[in-house]
Amino acid sequence: MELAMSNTPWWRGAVTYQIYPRSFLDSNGDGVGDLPGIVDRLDYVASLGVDAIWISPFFKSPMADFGYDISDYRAVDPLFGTLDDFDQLLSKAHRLGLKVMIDQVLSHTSAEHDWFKESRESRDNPKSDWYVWADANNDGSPPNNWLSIFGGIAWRWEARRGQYYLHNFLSAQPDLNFHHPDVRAAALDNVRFWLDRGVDGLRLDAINFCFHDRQLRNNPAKPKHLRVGRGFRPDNPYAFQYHLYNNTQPENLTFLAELRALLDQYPQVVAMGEISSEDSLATMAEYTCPGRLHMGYSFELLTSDFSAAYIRQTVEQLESKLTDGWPCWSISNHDVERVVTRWGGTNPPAALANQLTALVCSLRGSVCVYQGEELALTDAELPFETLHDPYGIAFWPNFKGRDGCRTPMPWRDSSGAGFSSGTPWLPVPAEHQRVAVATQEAMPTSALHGFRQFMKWRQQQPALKWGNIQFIDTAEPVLAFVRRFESEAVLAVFNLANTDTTIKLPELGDLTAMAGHGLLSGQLSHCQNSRGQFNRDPLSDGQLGGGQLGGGQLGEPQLDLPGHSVWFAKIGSQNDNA
Ligand SMILES: [Ca+2]
Repeated sequence: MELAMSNTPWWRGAVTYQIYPRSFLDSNGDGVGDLPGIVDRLDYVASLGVDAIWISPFFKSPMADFGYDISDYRAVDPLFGTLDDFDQLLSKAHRLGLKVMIDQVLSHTSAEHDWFKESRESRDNPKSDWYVWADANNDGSPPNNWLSIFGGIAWRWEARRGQYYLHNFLSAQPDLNFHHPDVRAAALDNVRFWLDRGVDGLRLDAINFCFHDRQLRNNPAKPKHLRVGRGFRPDNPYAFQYHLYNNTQPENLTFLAELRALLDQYPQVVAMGEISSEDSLATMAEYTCPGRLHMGYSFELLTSDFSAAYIRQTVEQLESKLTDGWPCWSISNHDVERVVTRWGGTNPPAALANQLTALVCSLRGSVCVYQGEELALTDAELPFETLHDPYGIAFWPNFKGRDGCRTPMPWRDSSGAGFSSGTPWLPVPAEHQRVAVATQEAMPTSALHGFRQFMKWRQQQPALKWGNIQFIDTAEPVLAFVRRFESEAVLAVFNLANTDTTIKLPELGDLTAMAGHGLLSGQLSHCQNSRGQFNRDPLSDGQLGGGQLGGGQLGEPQLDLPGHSVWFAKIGSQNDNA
């Protein structure tokens, strides 16, 4: 199979492990994770069986938005280390067979960037048009009704120019004016700097925010019943508008083509665009057409909704819109509540974390998992005084911000959790310390071992990596689909509830339960031989042939699924899987 897929780009069906550098490992005791810390734990990451890492921003930044506000695109922030540290990281990752993806935050800079410092000085300096400047209305109010994702108006007054500048995010993150050709060229030059260093991929932050409507038209109001949050909360006034004019402008497509032309000079490099727009799935399809980006990354499964119907509808909608594009799915990241809490409540069931990893890794597409997902980390409950995230501070107490998913990795059950010899920048919750990496390594039934075993097993399943996807009609809480690749078909069934359930499977042909994935597993029951038991691993659950059912006494096969279990089965007689 590996031979058959030798022409497949590395990123298709790959699993990428997202590292939030502030919180991974602190090597020098200042309480903040850093690049040498990542280098130190790359062996651990490689041991998880993932294909790549994506490192959230480590560039020079005043850290108003924890690195998503960049003041020098070509420098490593001293807090995180040096360019030399990055080169070491890259070379060690490559030795371990890991690809390295980095963030590129092109749409806005830090207010501390030299470009902005120059631009804000006057209306006639060489960089005066590099940002989105606009005059006030006659009454002094901002030029239009655009809002910031972080709350409040998206415009800030600059007395030196007597004008407002646009910030879709924090006021410390002024938006660049991508209509200006020099801005586009400068952004591409910065991207080239990292491509020349040898990175394998780019995760393009807020890529649909590069351009704004030149006429600065007002966004229309959105009716209350349609206000949903994707990348923001529904109680954020940002949800009160259709964002027709402040992002996702048609000119962006031309820029994506320019970016792709650059990327094509580095044939193995992948570009994954983070997309949050009015119709993110449609934008994802549009942005991944040939000659644009390779993959789209959306917020559609970073939601609180996780019903089987919702997941199916989301995947099917995207599948129907994609032409040549390839999705990248994620159920957790550094911006949302950790998934076992979001989908499992305050006391999530033990089987949930590995089941959800298996679910997201079985959809058609590539996957980003987030550090700590392999440990089944819950979202941390933090008191207001310990918060750092400006988003959480602004929306407290309705929204506690993103610090709960950004607490340091617990490596050992000891003071500082083995993360730092100093005081960690965010506290490590006691419940995380109890499930530290070292503790789970010593426990064969841990989520960590389950994660590793599943990843290793998945690497051997071409249908799960590259196959197409077709859903099967099942009632809640069961999600079921078939992945087909070449002559192989794999049925995947997930019970998303915490209670046992039984379903009847439609006629699919011969079903052979697949062993070795290590997950809590369902079991086929049939009238003659109902065991009424559940296996952790259905080794004993041999082939249930359609022929065996032919005597008329058995009826349809029936699948018993314990809470948060899965069932993988090969469909049809296979002669090539010995
Ligand atoms: Ca440090």
